[in-house]
Amino acid sequence: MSNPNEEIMKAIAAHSNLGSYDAARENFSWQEIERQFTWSDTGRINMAFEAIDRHADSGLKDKVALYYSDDNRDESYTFGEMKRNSNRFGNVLRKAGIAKGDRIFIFMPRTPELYFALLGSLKIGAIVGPLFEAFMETAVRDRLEDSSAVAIITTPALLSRVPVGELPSLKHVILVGHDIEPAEGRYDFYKEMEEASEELQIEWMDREDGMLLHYTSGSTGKPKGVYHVHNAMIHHYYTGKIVLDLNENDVYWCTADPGWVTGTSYGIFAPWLNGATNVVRGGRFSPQSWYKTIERYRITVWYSAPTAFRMLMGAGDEAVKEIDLSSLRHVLSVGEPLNPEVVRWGMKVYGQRIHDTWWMTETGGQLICNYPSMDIKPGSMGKPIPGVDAAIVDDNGKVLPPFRMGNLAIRTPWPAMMRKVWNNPAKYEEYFRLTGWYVSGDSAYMDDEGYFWFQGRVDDVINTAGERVGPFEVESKLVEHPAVAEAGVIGKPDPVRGEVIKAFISLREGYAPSEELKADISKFVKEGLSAHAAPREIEFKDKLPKTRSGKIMRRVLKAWELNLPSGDMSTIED
Ligand code: 6R9
Repeated sequence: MSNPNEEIMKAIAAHSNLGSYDAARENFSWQEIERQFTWSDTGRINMAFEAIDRHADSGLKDKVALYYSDDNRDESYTFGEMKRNSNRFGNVLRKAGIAKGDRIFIFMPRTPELYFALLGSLKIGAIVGPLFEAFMETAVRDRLEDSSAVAIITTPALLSRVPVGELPSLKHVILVGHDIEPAEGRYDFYKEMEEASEELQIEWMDREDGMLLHYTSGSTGKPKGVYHVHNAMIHHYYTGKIVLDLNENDVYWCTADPGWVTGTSYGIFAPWLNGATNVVRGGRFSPQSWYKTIERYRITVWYSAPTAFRMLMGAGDEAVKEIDLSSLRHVLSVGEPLNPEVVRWGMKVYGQRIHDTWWMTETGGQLICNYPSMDIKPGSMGKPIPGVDAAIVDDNGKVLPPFRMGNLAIRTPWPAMMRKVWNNPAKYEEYFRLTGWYVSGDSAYMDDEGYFWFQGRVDDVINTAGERVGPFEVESKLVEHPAVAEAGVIGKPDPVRGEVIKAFISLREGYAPSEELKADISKFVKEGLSAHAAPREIEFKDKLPKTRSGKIMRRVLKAWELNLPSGDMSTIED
């Protein structure tokens, strides 16, 4: 395949830490990477120490670790300041009696306080559950309940969505805001921080001790608490080097919220483990403010998502011309299939190839990627990173030859892989049902040069604007609406969001279809669960297709939607 911009590719390759992909694969050893961390001396570890304190205690003390801006705030923090602020927060938690292994949720917008809180929680050994600020009450309750969380850090504005009285384990609410009235179990973040010491005895962890709980959706049941451990740092540090290509001179911007795994693994850990300066932009997306962010901080490495690139593409090439994007030297994408068209557009207007990367909440870190040093093929997710083996296997675990579509599977283990699904060993086991493999739930094929090509989900999980939505969670909310008898939810293809949520609904006696009712039902999900889970389209049906055992057949709904044959109907009810 011809390369439209040899010069740029060469320039990028020159920066790469990887050198040649094949040579790196051959000489690879995880042990070599492990040796760079504290446990080589002590046998103990802490992610927050390696990401922040290690630099604060060395030559990078006065280097900016975090640039933060939104429409009202404009701040920066050095590694030294990040250390002191996270220490303070660790002390706030200790004073409240919170200790190693306790589950703490962080439910607030992306501001510096979120980062102090997350790092401080890790420093005392707590297990952090980051939550999107867009979550509504049901989503918040399910997650706190499932993990028996003892504390939540939130804002006064979001507090109404935390059903404190209904969560017996939840003992502490730390409020980030002004004019907080402290009460039993209720704390004023700023006041507590001010009173807390800057010195903290860090909790030294075993590498297999818990660090994060990221809730994510499957096709059935409530969201699963994917459990990650401190050992993941090996993976984040290494992929930060070879995939993000980060070094201490970089100003890096990951646009993901920490409520999503990309916002922790690659919005917090990978950049800071590598001593890079991290940029966080708060507030809502707008093409103008995003481009301004790149220009203002002279961002060098930028990690975003296909939906965002498609929206930027939609904003037009003119918007780019007014902005100086010359600092950019490496651009990456994750979360959904990256259209070749978007890659070509990126070449044209940014002079940059957007590098696709594939991984999941469960994998904890990047596994199949396009490297700076690799000749990338637009539309392909790239190749497995050195140290990881991926393959396409059939339903019995047999490896399939090139160009055959099948289950995308990874040979176990790798350092950042999840260690359990909270409270649900059976769900965890399902991922490893083919001995020796982690089964991703994605289908793909590999070409004859070892590049992987994404084909779709094997299950019914919906990917809307890069966010995983479990149809079951939405259906459960829908049937709580007084007008809804039954609901089936599918992902409908959409040019910008990848997929949008479409609900097929049968109504209860006494309700008639109307546009108002559709709007009301959609609002009900938006306000009860979250905006991104709300159906953008609703279609009323007298009856939904069901199996004889009563399961709604989403496959048939999807076929209706796409005007495709409905496939095997042998299990349908009538
Ligand atoms: C990190 C993250 C995981 C699911 C995954 C797949 C889809 C992610 C992709 C991609 C095509 C890519 N996905 N990266 N599909 N190309 N480069 O996204 O985690 O939110 O758990 O989603 O997203 O379907 O299985 P998560």
